[in-house]
Amino acid sequence: MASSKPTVFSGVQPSGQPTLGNLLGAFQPFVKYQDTHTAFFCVVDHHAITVRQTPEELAENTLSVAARYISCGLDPAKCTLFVQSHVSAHAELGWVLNTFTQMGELERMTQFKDKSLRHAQNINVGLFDYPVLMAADILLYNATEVPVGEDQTQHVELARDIATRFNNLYGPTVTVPKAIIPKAAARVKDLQDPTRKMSKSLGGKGTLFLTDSPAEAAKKIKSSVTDSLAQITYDPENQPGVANLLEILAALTHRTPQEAAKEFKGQQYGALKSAVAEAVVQCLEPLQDRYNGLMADKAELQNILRKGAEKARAVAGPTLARVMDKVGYARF
Ligand code: AQP
Repeated sequence: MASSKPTVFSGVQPSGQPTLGNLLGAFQPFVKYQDTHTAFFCVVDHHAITVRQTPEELAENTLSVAARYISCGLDPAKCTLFVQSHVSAHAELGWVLNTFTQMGELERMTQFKDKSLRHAQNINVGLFDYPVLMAADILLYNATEVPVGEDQTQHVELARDIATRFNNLYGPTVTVPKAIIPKAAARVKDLQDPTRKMSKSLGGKGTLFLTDSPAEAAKKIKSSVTDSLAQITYDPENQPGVANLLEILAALTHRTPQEAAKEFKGQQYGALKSAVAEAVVQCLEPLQDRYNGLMADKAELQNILRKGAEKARAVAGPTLARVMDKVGYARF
């Protein structure tokens, strides 16, 4: 019997060690969906190779991202956790959807523009086409909701446009998804340059990795860039560094950044940094313990991912077939 629950899909790239941004913008908000939704969470390795990866690291990081999902609270018995390349329908639907996407639409994508600047030696077609593959990822599972950090909302919008275009041409075939972004920390900023997003591939003192020791994590927070205004208010425009710290604190303590700011009224930046460092360390320690335990048994992780791929194929296959039938592929 078909489930009456809404469906969520989201993915994380195994393109390096995940950051505090990935935790607050993705892993942590994903957890609540496993009880209320039919939930698919994916390690998107096809996406990761749009930037050159070291082969041994890609394989290791794929298991590592899976272990992150579980250590943050996802239960493979309650959701479907799998690796993108284990389900060939992603690449196949991606190809079909290419023919429903205009060059101009992809040229407007800010992630493509940013990454083209950062990887000027390797502006490959996959990097350009990334959002179409992401649309395929989402549409294969009939996802109604796509929880993502703010940086990915433009891609989900494109997935909506592609789905709508397909349905308008062929009649209702695919589900039109919408992006859901967290209330706080939807775009965690680099701790040294709070005007740009914290990214796993940027690294440096401004990136807090989930593998950082508690001492390293606290040090990065305490040496984060603020400003000389000497007031703690939530004002992302004029105080991006302070706003970033308040966002992080708010996400970790389940408040709004404005509420968090009130607690520090009249206090100095050191007090705010100490509170953020403490909240981050408290959150990281148990996560790291669980993560290390999971990575110590890779055979079990592989088992979980194998079973997840089987469950994923059972949903993705019929969607792909439906799309191919509508387009007129001779399938017999
Ligand atoms: N700084 C961030 N704040 C909030 N959310 C974030 N996400 C990423 N960075 C932040 C969210 O994490 C999910 C997985 O992201 P991804 O790994 O698929 O790719 P990304 O968005 O390109 O993340 P990175 O860390 O910047 O990776 P690299 O450096 O490899 O490009 C997404 O939901 C994303 O929004």
